[in-house]
Amino acid sequence: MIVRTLEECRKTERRVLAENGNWESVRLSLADDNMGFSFHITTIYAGTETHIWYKNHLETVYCISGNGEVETLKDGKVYKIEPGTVYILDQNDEHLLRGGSEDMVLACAFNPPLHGTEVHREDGSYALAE
Ligand code: 9YT
Repeated sequence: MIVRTLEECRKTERRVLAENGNWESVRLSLADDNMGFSFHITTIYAGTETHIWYKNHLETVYCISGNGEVETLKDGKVYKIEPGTVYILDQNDEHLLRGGSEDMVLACAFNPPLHGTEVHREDGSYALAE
């Protein structure tokens, strides 16, 4: 069994900061845990907007605290995100993720799992690991 805490992971390279300054994420579990998914606690900063399009990954996102919204670009629908809401990007949906009036804390699971070295590319995706 593997046991870690958010606080200890936060002090390591598991904590990554977005290049655009919009979010930070602590990767609690990555591909090398061999679980078939990775699991992250991500904070989307208030008032930010991030274009995301995970063409190579499926992601499930659960809101723990704070508020924000997701706009799916295919149809322009806007979904309010608040504690208790889950959104599931089962169609590799291209979207805009917006922080609301306060920072939004999210639990995120990625399939396939991230390795931890990926950076958000111009098109909003992460590359697939070799
Ligand atoms: C919700 C979302 O995808 N935010 C971007 C960061 C991502 N969760 C990550 O890389 O940990």
